[in-house]
Amino acid sequence: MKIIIIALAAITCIANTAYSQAADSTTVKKEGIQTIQVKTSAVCDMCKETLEKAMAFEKGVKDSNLDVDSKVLTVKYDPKKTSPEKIKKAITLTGYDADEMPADSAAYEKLDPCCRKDAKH
Ligand SMILES: [Cu+2]
Repeated sequence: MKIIIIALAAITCIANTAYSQAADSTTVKKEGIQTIQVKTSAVCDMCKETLEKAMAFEKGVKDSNLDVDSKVLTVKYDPKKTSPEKIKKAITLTGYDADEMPADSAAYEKLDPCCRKDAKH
């Protein structure tokens, strides 16, 4: 019986070590790129193009995708070069709301009328 317990303990120990090593390497790999989801006031495919283009020029942003139906913009970014706050600010400067941050009014006025959040669709 003792031998079985020792063997089990050894297996558990090896498994734990392997698991924590795997977890470590995952953390290291993920460290570079983070993902955030921002609720915007985008309404159509043109908004999608406008926002994704703006994100493409934003420093530290690797990729972005707007889901027009849910209005959620998913942004992949390098946390060493930018932050969720900067990304949201960039969204508001494009003329759209970003979560709790309201759209920049001057940028909003420049949007195509059909892209304004109060436009009739
Ligand atoms: Cu639009």
